[in-house]
Formats: sequence, C-alpha cells, structure tokens
Amino acid sequence: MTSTAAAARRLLAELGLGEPSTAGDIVVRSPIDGEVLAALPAASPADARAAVAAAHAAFLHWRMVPAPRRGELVRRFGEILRGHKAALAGLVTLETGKIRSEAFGEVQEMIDMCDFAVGLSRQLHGLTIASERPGHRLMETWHPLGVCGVVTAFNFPVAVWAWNAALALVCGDAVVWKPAQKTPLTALACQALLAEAAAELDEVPAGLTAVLVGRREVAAALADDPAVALLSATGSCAMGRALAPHVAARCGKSLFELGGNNGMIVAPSADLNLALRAIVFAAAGTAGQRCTTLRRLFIHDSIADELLARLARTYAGLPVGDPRDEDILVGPLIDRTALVAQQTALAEAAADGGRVHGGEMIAVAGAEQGCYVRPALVEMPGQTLLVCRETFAPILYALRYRDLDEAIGLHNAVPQGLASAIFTTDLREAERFLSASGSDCGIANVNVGPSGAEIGGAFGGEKESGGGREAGSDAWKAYMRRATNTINYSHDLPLAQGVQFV
Ligand code: UN1
Repeated sequence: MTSTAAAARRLLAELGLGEPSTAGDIVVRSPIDGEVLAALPAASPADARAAVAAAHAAFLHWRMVPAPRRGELVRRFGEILRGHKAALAGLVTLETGKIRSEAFGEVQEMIDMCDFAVGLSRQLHGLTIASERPGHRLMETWHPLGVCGVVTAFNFPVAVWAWNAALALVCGDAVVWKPAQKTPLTALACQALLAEAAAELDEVPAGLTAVLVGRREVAAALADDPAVALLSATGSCAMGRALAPHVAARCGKSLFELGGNNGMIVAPSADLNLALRAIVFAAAGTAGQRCTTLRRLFIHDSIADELLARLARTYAGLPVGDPRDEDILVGPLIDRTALVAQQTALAEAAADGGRVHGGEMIAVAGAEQGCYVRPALVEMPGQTLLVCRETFAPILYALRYRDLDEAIGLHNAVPQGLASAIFTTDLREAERFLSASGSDCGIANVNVGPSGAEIGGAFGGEKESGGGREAGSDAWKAYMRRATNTINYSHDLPLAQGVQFV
C-alpha cells in the first residue's frame, strides 16, 4: 500500500497549497491506513468572531455587486474545479476513505452546483401580487442576507459546502466555513481554489470567504454570533440539537441537515434486479456513511426469502479494502469510534433476535490502523429501538411486511425523516407512497434508492432530520431576505382591510 501522507503532500502541492502544517493540535489521519496527514492549529471562538466580522465587512460591499457579476465568481470557481477534479477527488479519498468513483462524483456535485448557481444569478426573482387597493402595487424583493456560517460533516467534506457556498455567493452573502475536524485539508484546498477565482475578478472583497479549522466551540461561536445571519449545519441529530438553541436564543435563521434513518419498501411487483442494485449501492456505498444511506428495508413476505438470499450472496462478495484500488467498492470506516458504534449495534441486533450476515472486521495488508468491515445485512424480528436509531455504518436492517399500510406505518415510525424509496411497478402503490399519507420524508423516490440525489432538487428532511432544504429548486431563498413592498401610485391613501382613520 502506498503512503497516504506522501500522496496527500503531492495533491496539496497540485492544489496550490504548500507543505501541510505538522505543528498544530488538530491531527488529521487518513482512515485508509491511519497515517498522519497533517496537524493543524485550531481556531478559537475569538478567531471565529474575527472571521465573521471581516466577512460582514466584505458582505457590505458584495451585496451591491450585481448578482450576475457575483455569478461570474462562481462560474470561474466551477471552471477551476473542472481543472483540478482529479487532485481534489484524490484528497477527498485520502481524508474520508471514499472510493475513487464516489470521490469524483462528489467533486462533480460541486461543479453541478456551480453551474446551477450561475444560472440562478440571473433569476433571483420575486413575485408581483394583486393589491386590494386601487392605484397600488404589491411585490416582493429578495435581498442578500449577510454572513452565512457553514458547518459540514466528514462524509461529504466538499459537496455540502459547495451546496451552501455557491448559492450564498450568488445571493450576495459572505461565507464562513467550519469543516469537520477530520477533513480540514479538503476544505483548505477548496478555499485556495476559490481564492484563485476571486483573484481574477476586481469586485471580490477580502474576507468574503473564510475557513476555520477548529473544534465544536467554533461552531458554537458561529451559532451565537448575531452577525451570522444564517447558520447552515450538516451533521448528526445530536449536533443539530446542540447548535439549534444557540441560534434560536438570538432568533437567528438556521438551516439544519441532520441524520437520516432511511427506508425502502420492496413490494411484490418490484423489479428485483433493479431493487438489488439500488439496495447494495444505497446501503453499502460510502461504507454506509451517507446521511441518505439505506438503513431499513421492508420486504413483502412473498418475495422476502428470494431477495434476502440474493442480498446475502451479494454482500458476501463485496470487495472491501483500499478505496484507491479501482475494484474496491467499500472503503474504511472513518475511525475507531465508528467501528465501536458498528460493533455495538451488531451485538445489540443479535441480542434483539436479529440474524446477522457479515459485519466482521477485515484486515487489509499494510493498513493495520484502518477500520475495515464487511457491510452487514441483519434480518430483524421487528423495528426495535436499535433500528429506530441511526448508526453511521454499513448496517442494513431487513424486516418483512404483509400489506402496504403496515409497511408505510413502520417506515414513518422513526424520529428521522430524510430519504425514502419504494420499489414497485404498481402505479397505485407508487402514488400512495408519494401521497400525503405516504412517506413522511423530505425525499421520496420510486424505483430509485434513497441516496445519491441530484443537485437540481431541494435536499433535506423532516422531523429530526432538521427541516432544512439545500442545493436546487428554490433552496436559494434561505440565503436571502424577503422584503414585501407596497407601492402607492394614486392620489389617495386607502387603508388595507377597509380601515378608516384620519
Ligand atoms: C450527506 O450524506 O450529507 O444524496 C449528503 C446523496 C448525496 C448527498 C449526501 N448527493 O446521497
């Protein structure tokens, strides 16, 4: 196995960053082999407040730059990303342990987001509304909001920031980013590439974007700072619960994209070949470490034996190992804590009467410090407390059902509500799943797994998944403030609702 530290140094140089620091106390290790890639100095809450103040000063200038010109910055950034796709994807693999194809996909997601945001920079439109008063006009205007604080997780270390940053920048906002402590190098690389784009344009003020490598107190400082107009945070439900009261205490705006406990129903009429492929990608892909990972499978009794047998066979043959090898599909877990959570969950599943296939640790030569496991398929007797909990590991709980009402009931009976799917060729079942009495998630798919969303739609979930929406559709509205304007072009002053006064 080739050294991850040496590979990281080469990629960082290619991305315009020098030698990584080894002097700080934020130690970055590659989950591939546990080698230390860097040790970065930690930002303090005071550093966070200073970055926000600088970003706010930059915002006051940036908000007056016409939106299509702001789009030019994002357009150049997208072009630069295209030119550095392989290097950035390589770094994503080294920091997260994601396989090459998924790391390339993540950078592609950033590029798609840039393209989307550039188009949007000419479409930040409001409505004109019929006024009840003669000679009056009612309309709404969308204005830049301010500083957007972005907190991201290790599993999508660059794409989730791009969802936020590309929109925020065209919307006229400044962006202060606190990446996950485990993946700061990719964040510094993104910031360097964005700085390259900014340097080519006259209108981009210093301090418009910043990266704070730090611990959770930095995220708390962003949540507390009244100058952070929007806090957009992606991570666990626990992280959301910890940050939300800080933002709420100052009546700030927040956008939370938190955990998922995503389910799929496989109905009797399903195309099982499609279902099988969708299940394996959604449950075992990214080593089960997506917020959209498939964790609960509801299979109709009539097809359960066949599908479970095929799944168990496929799982047993999944290539697990160094994510840099082309034929590997499952890389390592992010760290030992994740491994302990995986093993604890499997022991609990067995104690609950679950039948566990796979889940064992796998030794990878030359990577003794890496945490590699075979994805687990667990036949559960029912939806126990364990099944209702999100364990961020490749564990798929399978349950049997008899009728669709029962399956939908079980599907919705968890605290999270992010992504969901049904595999069926029965139109009535598909429509029922998408209806008001169907899936209660922010994402509901038919014959498509719950993970791997395109950026064109709004991304996010309900209940403990946080309620925020990012990326496509009209998610941009969260990054702007809406002003309602009433304009009187008459010679009278009629009051609304027919009120009479002076
Ligand atoms: C996440 O895991 O936080 O839909 C985001 C997906 C990806 C994004 C996942 N496009 O699975």
